[in-house]
Amino acid sequence: MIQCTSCDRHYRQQESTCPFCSRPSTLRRGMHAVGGVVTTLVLSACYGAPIPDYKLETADTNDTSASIDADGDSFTSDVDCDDTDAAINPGAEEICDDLLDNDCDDLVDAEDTEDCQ
Ligand SMILES: [Ca+2]
Ligand SMILES: [Ca+2]
Ligand SMILES: [Ca+2]
Ligand SMILES: [Ca+2]
Repeated sequence: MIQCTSCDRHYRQQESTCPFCSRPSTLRRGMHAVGGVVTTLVLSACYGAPIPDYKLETADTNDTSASIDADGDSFTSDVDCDDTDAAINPGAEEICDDLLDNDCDDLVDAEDTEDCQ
């Protein structure tokens, strides 16, 4: 038996409201309040955490899309020093009189003493 906080009469614990004054039982209301807090925590756990994870996944996708081979010379843009010219890539031969770094070693023409004497 529980005591109604409104009319001070006793009634069975199974009743959700006082049968004498229809006031919701304190026990049920207390449990409902706790349930509300738990629901809020679960919701924040479910909908709070995955948002940063989703942003991380998006960032990873952007990193992957940056490594594309735009000029089709089989060298992706992260290693291809000119991804708009298929003749220029780390596997190309240095051409000694075109003012370009053809083999992507940061040495242009005569500076590239390995290939241009
Ligand atoms: Ca390329
Ligand atoms: Ca290239
Ligand atoms: Ca060159
Ligand atoms: Ca070079």
